[in-house]
Amino acid sequence: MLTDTIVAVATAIGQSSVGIVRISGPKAFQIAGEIFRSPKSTSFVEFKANTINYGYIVDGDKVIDEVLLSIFKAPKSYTGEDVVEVNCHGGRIPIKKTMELILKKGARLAEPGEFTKRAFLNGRIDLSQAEAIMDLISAKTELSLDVATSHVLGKLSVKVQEINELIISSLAYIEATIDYPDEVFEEGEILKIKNNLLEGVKKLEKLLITSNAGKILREGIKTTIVGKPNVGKSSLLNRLLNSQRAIVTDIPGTTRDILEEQISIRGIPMILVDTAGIRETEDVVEKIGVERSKKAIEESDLILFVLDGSRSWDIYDQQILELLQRKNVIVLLNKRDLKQVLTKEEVKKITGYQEVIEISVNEDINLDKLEEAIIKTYELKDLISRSDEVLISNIRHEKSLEAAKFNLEDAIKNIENGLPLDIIAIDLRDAWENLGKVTGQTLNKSIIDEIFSRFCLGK
Ligand SMILES: Nc1nc2c(ncn2[C@@H]2O[C@H](COP(=O)(O)OP(=O)(O)OP(=O)(O)O)[C@@H](O)[C@H]2O)c(=O)[nH]1
Ligand SMILES: [Mg+2]
Repeated sequence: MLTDTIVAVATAIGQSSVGIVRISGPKAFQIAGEIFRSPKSTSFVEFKANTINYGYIVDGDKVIDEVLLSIFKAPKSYTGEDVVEVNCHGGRIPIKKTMELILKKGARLAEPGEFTKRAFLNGRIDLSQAEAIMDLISAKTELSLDVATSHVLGKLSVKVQEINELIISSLAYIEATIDYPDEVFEEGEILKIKNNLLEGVKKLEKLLITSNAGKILREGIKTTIVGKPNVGKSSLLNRLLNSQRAIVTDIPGTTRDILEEQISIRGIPMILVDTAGIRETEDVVEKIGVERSKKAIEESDLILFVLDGSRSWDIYDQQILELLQRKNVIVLLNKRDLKQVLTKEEVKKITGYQEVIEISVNEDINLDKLEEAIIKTYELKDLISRSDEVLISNIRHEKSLEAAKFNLEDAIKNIENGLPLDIIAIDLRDAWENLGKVTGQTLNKSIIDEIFSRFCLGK
């Protein structure tokens, strides 16, 4: 039983026009009644649910702030409990004073994510929706926001429920047959179960296919810009970032350390890394930079290999090429605005890479082609057009769905091999349990606590 009443500041602390203090629990209305005065002296009990009321927060006779008070009556509130939200003026002091007062009246400070956790425990939302609320808050691009929103709306929960029903109806039949061994065992029924399970596997596969794209949305594509000194790597970073983040000069060896920035290309998050131009060098600092560049290459998902079209292919380009084996590479032939010494055809022949784009960072030529190429490399076109559909972006969901799929496949295999029904029932129960981890139905308390502890305060 949740008997205590919790309070937290729901907005970011600092100077702003409003700051919201949220109270939830059985004593929320009582506490609000003690600290809130309306100008007409209406008593709190006369306020209706789902109303916003103007008035003051008072400590005895002393007015602390002028506020708007929103009232939500259980179960129709964010947490499913009685909730009061106080819209204070957004300064540090009014919020702090209001909080202190509410704590003094018997509320306790909420833990991170505790409001959302209560919504989950009260059955208002399932775990996948609760997690999506957190993803929504931390969404880095519009695309990740779309995905999070579709989960908050419960689209994933519906899909999981569909699969669950296939499992439960099969399980019900099997258990009935086990319970009444005299019942005739019908070949047709077992075929129906098998088809149910096959459909379940298909639905799971369809969801799991999206998890690659989901990973990209969650983590971003780690993209490293490499090339010998002075080819325009930092210029490219700046151009993609739309800011003069990195120092650009015509002196080779300008960038000496790794520089990392986040950007979004057509809604796809990327972590863009600029590196020190790789070349043999005696300069100690530059040498360390070059080592770091090599490490960055190893750790990245995608490499933008920049060449200078106004200079011919040399041993430095060659050395870098050799570092890029087994990597996803897009070759960029930069400085197209200058007289060209190195041609696209030559580069294709020397490097073996067919994806070579002639660009000019300074003159803004073909940078849209680069964006196209990135999206194409990751087959993300689909993702962009499909963004309002269900997409698995949470690794915990992915693992649970995968496990459920294996259980169903085992069940099908066991049916085919004519194994006893109680063995198949075990597979199905496992599948049900694994699916339930997505919605939180079958997770134990400590895991649930752990998940919510990663939430932010006041949510
Ligand atoms: N003409 C022309 N010059 C460019 C272009 N892109 C970059 N440059 C120039 O090339 C020089 C080197 O650019 P950077 O971006 O510093 O090159 P870098 O590859 O980061 O060099 P290091 O940090 O030394 O490895 C600068 O003078 C840039 O203005 C381009 O498209 N056309
Ligand atoms: Mg540089």
